Amino acid sequence: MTPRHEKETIALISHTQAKTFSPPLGLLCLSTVLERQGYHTEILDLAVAHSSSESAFWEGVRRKKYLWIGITALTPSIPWVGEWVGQIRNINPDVPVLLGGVHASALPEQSLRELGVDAVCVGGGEEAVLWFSQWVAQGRRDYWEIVGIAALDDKGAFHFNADRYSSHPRPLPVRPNWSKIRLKDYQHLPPQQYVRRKPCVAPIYTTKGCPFRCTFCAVPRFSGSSLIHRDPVDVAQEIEDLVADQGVEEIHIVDDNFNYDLAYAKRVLQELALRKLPIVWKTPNGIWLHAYDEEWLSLLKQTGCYQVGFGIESGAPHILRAVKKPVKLDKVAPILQIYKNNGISTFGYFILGMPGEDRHTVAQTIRFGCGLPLDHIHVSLFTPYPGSPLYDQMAAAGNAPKSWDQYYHYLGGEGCDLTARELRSMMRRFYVRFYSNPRRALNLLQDIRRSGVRSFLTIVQHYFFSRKETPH
Ligand code: B12
Ligand code: SF4
Repeated sequence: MTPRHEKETIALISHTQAKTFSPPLGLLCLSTVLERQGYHTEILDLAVAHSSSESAFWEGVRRKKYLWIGITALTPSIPWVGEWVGQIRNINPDVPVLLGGVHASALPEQSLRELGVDAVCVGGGEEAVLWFSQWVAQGRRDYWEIVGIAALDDKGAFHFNADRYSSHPRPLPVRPNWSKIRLKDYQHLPPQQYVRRKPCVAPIYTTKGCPFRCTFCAVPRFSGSSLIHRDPVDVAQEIEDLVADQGVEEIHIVDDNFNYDLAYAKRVLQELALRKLPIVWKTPNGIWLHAYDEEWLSLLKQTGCYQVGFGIESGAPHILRAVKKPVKLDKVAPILQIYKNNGISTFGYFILGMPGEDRHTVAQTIRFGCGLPLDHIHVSLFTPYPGSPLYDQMAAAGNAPKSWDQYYHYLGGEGCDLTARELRSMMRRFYVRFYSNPRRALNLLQDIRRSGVRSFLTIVQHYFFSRKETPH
């Protein structure tokens, strides 16, 4: 790759169709690699953008300022992508638009045909964006020649070299370019999973990938089924810099399975412990329940961890087996108790309405969840996200939801015996029963005080009063 020195501007846009928000880590990583090569990048995150930055972007499109425009989107944001690409084309039909992220990676051909983007990036974009920039600068349109990029030719034929892509090593993870955003702009928005203890939070990722194969999850296919790791020293240094530069006091480690490689996770924490930073941290996603030891537990305390999450998903053994979730139900309570004995608060994630569920299995999950030594729960309703094996299965049978905005909370998997209304009401019952325990209610009140009332009002509105549901 020839380094470029000429400054050229690339706009990177993020849209979040969610009730919780987090800075666009993926775009910040692309900004790191592009700026290293001499390009200039502008990030427009519509979750926090002021109208002036949005107008500046449209003005840039009009003035043909951008070499190309990159967009990141998860499935619920796909209808929005179509609208924006249409508007960009109306103003400047020539600027290439590249779409990346989990949805486009799972359905590259469909995304190209539906959304009118010029190309789609499959998987991590750290290498592909550098080649794409060169292709655009040279006026080449055969983007499919780049590893990890799919595109249509002039005749509308789809091209993606899947063999080259799967035999190519995954791009190495990099540190996000934090200088491109102000973390304080995100702090008034509800954070991921609502609970936080300090006013200034930053998400951090240390690994990508997961070796398990839960069939409702898009991660193994998208991020890989082996882990790729960042350098633990760089992760700790990134956190130290965020504390110094942006006043960060709390870290959310967003890895899919932070402690799967326990030795690596401990190295990250050892590096953090050496720095004695004034931070607290938690894992807003599930960590691997069965990987822990004394040293790990002690490092959690030393480094300021106050809460860990676990994806338990169901209390019905045959449902867990059917979706290939490798949780041993008899071990859950004793392991959660070990964390609690070490002063770490526990958060459990559950999914209702998975394929094959009925009233009995959902009741079993509610009973099981309420009986566990958990301080908090998060209950989702099953959604077959593109990238997951269950999406493929339901789409092949013509049973996947037809419109992408239904994917925010689709209710009920194939062969699930319950209606949307019933599932939503069982989810509310789960929350009410769980938090009617006085100790948990007290914990919840303390967390409301620490996290800010607004975050909690959002979750209450969303789970108890939202009428957005898909007829089933
Ligand atoms: C943090 C996180 C969030 C955060 C932030 C999301 C965001 N802005 O990225 C919050 C809490 C907001 C969130 C919300 C949701 N999330 Co989420 N989230 C994650 C998580 C755990 C990590 C994402 C991350 O930061 N990775 C680290 C960065 C560095 O990687 P990255 O974002 O993937 O970016 C890389 C590549 O994707 C690619 N890339 C990305 N964008 C672009 C753009 C261009 C132009 C190019 C070239 C490349 C490129 O290059 C980047 C660098 O390598 C993932 C799991 C995962 N492993 O992906 C789930 C995940 C992405 N989320 C998922 C889901 C389902 C949701 C929700 C729908 C859940 C819900 N019902 O509320 C919402 C929807 C949000 C929305 N956008 O509308 C699914 C996505 C499934 C799908 N088909 O879309 C995932 C994969 C989880 C899963 N187990 O399946 N999420
Ligand atoms: S749900 Fe968690 S454990 Fe299962 S494949 Fe996805 S990231 Fe891995």
